[in-house]
Amino acid sequence: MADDPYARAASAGAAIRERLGEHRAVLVLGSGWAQVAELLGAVRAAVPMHEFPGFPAPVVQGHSGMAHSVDVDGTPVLVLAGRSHLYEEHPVATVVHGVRAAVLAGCGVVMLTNAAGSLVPQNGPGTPVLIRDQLNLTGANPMTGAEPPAGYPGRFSDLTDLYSPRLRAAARAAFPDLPEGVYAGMLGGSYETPAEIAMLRTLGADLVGMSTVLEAIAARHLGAEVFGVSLVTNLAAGMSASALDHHEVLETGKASVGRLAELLRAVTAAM
Ligand code: 8IG
Repeated sequence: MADDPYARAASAGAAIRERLGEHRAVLVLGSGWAQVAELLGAVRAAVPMHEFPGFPAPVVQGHSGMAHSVDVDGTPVLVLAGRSHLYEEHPVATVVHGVRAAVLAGCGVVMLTNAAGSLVPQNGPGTPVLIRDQLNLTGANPMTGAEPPAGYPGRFSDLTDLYSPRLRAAARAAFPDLPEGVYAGMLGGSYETPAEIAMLRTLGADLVGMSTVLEAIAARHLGAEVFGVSLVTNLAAGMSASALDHHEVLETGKASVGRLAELLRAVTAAM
């Protein structure tokens, strides 16, 4: 039982409810999105995530590792500022642990944000792009391993309309010019080569990153409605003269937070 990821997520969910209360939705903030938390509304309480069962200590710079309870225009939203990645050699169950804990704590909507590279020249740095669908190219899947225990949906979840058409429509009603795209989730550890970006373009990718896809699958499996948005911080490899670096990611985030907060408030109002 101790190594059952669902039991661990359920106990983390209970601890989240105890310390932060009940929430309608969970918002996972990616690189460059950290400052959005305070702009969404009043922060009612905050707890370091690693104080909840099953959450590891944060590693990547720019991820604060805090769980906030935020009142977003009257809707209670659990904000997880930071996430675990496969490239840190976290097991897939750890990568999706926060999302599972939040859904088991009662969050019916999962909003996933990330920083990403863009394969579409028109969607340059600073552009938010709605995730319409995904390519899980990580080689991992949260539905592998032991069968989900009794009381949980079985594996082989239907991922048609993984990213809620209803919530995407709400976002575009508030921001009519918001582009949509397919997000390719990579294992990461490095950025891509130009040849790999050419491959991804052929596969139908508009965005590329190292997160989100596994959390989306785990959230959908547990019946949550999923929303995703990428903040483009760079054109993908081979598409611009400058080299890619993580500092650029954090700076682009700082310049864009106001608009991103407005977008998330509009989606929350439509939930
Ligand atoms: I920000 O160009 C960001 N994250 N794999 N490729 C991948 N991840 C990214 C990129 C990118 N930019």
